[in-house]
Amino acid sequence: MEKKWWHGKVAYQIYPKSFYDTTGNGIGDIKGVTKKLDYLKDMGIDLIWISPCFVSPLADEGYDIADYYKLDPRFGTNEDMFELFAEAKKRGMYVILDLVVNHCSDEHEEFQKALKDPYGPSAKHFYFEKGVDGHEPNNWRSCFGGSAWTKVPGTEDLYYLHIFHRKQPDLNWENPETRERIYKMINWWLDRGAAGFRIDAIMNIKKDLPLRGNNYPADRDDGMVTSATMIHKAKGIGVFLGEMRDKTFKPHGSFSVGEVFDADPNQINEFIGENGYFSSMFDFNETNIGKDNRGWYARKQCTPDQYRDAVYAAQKNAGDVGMMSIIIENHDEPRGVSYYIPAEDLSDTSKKFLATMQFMQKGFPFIYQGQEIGMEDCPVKSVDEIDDISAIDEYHVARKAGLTDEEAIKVVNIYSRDNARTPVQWDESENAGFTTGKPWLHVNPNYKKGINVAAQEKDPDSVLSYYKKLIALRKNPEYQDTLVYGAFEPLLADESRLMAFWRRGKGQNLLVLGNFRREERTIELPADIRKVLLNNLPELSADGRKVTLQGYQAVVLEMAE
Ligand code: TEU
Repeated sequence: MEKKWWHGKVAYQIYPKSFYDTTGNGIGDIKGVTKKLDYLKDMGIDLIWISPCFVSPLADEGYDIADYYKLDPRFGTNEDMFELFAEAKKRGMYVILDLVVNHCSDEHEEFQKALKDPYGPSAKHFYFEKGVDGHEPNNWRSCFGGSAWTKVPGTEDLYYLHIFHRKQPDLNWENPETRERIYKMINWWLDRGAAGFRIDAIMNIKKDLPLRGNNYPADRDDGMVTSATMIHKAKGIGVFLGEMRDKTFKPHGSFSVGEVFDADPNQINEFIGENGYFSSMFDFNETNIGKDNRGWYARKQCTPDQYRDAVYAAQKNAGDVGMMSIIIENHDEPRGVSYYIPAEDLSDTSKKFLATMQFMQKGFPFIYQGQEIGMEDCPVKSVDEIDDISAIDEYHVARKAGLTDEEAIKVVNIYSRDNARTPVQWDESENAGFTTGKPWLHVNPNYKKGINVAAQEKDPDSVLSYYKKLIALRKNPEYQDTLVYGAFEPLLADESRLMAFWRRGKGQNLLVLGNFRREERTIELPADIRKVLLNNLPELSADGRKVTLQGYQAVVLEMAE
């Protein structure tokens, strides 16, 4: 694999609304990110991805952009962002922004013009279609519930497409002028110091045309079909993605990471190979497990063995072709420790176990804010406490399917995107030190129980201190080459609830072991241990080549061969 400037680095995702509030309005801001740069630098973070902070009605918390060139005043000003770029640069750090170009906000100027003149040029930037027999143009369902079509106000029979919320009209990538405007905007930010972009919902940009009358077999009683089905059918996205790369990222040498769902595993080379559309893409293999088109209520939670198999499969698929970006959570997922570790086993030890499994994979690790202190899900008691539009929709889907209020809330609590969006827990003061005002979303009360940055900075055994050790190991010049580029080879892959894999580099053999269960287990190693590089417990019990791992023990070993 050709070496790139970002290989070997560690990334951190910031969801600005919940990161750190410097104004007291209860909403985090960009100045708050700048203020915490030294904290991130000290942890070993090199690159930060900032979720959208542009002008937005926040219908989908910023993933609905009304002005791509301007920060939303609630998050700060463009000058604040430029200051952040400069301060990051001083520290040898990089800032990437979030590119939301499958859709914009219905409050975007161009969409407003289109509504006023639905047959004029502005409407060509969107998908405006005539209905069929007094109904929507086709039976696609929006990701956040209901039809993906909304009637253009004041018209008899004209609709606009929104794969997401009705306040997120899809942009018409088939229109060359739309694409040119998008590229211009990307370059505008790259020219001003952004190191690249994370690219939102990118597989959605190519539609299966024509839209009108393009119905698929329904997957729910509502007669509609999830738009993901359409993504599988749509062909030719590569033309758009290649063009975007050539006109923006490539000439700038910038970093791009795609939120790529639903790609064909055989296309990995096209996406992140030598001349791939993106520098990297997220591995969502684990997050996809158990999904069900009927909704969250029918979803099956991922088991430890499924998690392991998904990781191994993704690693095998990426091989030496390209560098995947590795996560255990993000702003759309429950907290990784709450989701992948059985509730009865949740502890600092099991949190460190999961961190080790993430960081020792081949790939580019992304920490999502708060992950480094082991932040957990924050269940709610009633639907009124939910902010996430997706969770609210899924609550109603579950109720319609016959679940009681209590059952529906239980389901929603497992998957709600609010779980990851509760404010970062900085210290033990009121509101976990996130704001001096009223936080926009409830704070997880467990900040008083040691799950906060201040307490963990002082404790050498904390989850935070362990993350620092993991990062330091990945950056240790003695092992970095193996950990970044070395081959990933599973060992004892048939043993239930064990994660064991080699990272093999030039003349170096590292073995990662993780006991994914409460009970201890003894395993026979294929070679002698030369050195224990990392251990999430104080000791490792070894007798020659036999090692006994305690529950959720994770170790990184340098082996003789
Ligand atoms: O999420 C994208 C997302 O939900 C999908 O890619 C979806 O799984 C797929 O389209 C199924 O067909 C991103 C953001 O991360 C999320 O926060 C936003 O709500 C969403 O896009 C819309 O911008």
